[in-house]
Amino acid sequence: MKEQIINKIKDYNKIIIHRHVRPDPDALGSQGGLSEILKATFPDKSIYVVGEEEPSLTFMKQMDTISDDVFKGALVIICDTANQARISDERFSKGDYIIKIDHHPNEDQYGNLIWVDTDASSVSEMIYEFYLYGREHHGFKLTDKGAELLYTGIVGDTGRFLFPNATEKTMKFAGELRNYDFDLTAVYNEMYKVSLNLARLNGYVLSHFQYIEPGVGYIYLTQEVMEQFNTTASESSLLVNTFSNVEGLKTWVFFVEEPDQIRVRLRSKGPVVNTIAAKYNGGGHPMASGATVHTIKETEQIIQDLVSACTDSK
Ligand SMILES: [Mn+2]
Repeated sequence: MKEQIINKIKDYNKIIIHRHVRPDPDALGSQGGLSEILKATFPDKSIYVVGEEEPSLTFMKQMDTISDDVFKGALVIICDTANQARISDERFSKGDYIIKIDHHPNEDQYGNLIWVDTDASSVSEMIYEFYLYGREHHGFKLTDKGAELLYTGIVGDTGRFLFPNATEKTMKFAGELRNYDFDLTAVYNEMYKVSLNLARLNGYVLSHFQYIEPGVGYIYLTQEVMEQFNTTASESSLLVNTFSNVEGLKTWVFFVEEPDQIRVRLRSKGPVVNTIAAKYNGGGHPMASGATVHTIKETEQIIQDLVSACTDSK
């Protein structure tokens, strides 16, 4: 698979790298890390990264602005994006050949070539593995900035190596990436800084979330509350794990109201929740998924679904 991807990379002079909408550190880390590797290894090729900017993560990587005609005859590589609807910059389909690289379940098998590894902690980890193969067989190079981006992506998707997806391989790769020259303290400071407003909203979430047996937590953040704390919907969603360590909690859900929809963030310590997300126009990992609904009634149904999932898992 890695060899096939490298052959395609060698075939094309223009390569455009995408990732999912509302990017997290792994989306930007895998996208930016791959672009650093390809730029350093193939200096004569034109390598672009596209998608909307995420203000809280611009320290990682700035996006390129390219016109539609650049996609003509280009190789498109899409990182960390399970389904086509979540690809940031829908012009991806104008590319000549499409490669999907992902670690989510391969339900939407888009693209001409697919590399999915659901055992990988992150796509950043996969990109580093890809780089190691490329280094051994094709003289691939990795820059300090590239190593910083991949490390940041791994840290993001493993919750600082806390989640069980951090395997021996993850740790080994992270250890190797640490040998590159980048400022780890600065990365952590950027990744985990919170605004004063968000810190205050965190206090609100802790004192207002609801807990119901047998182990379901939920909170509904209205636009009014977010206005009161002067936080945006995407910022507020960062608080999804705020009450995850409460005793007895098995699954929890964050409802974040937006002008035209309600964002649903589902998390779990056991019961599978991506099947529930799939019922409500969403998807994701078994223990962490997202969905979108439009009515309070649907949010109540989701809570009931979580209660059932907790009951079934007992
Ligand atoms: Mn990821």
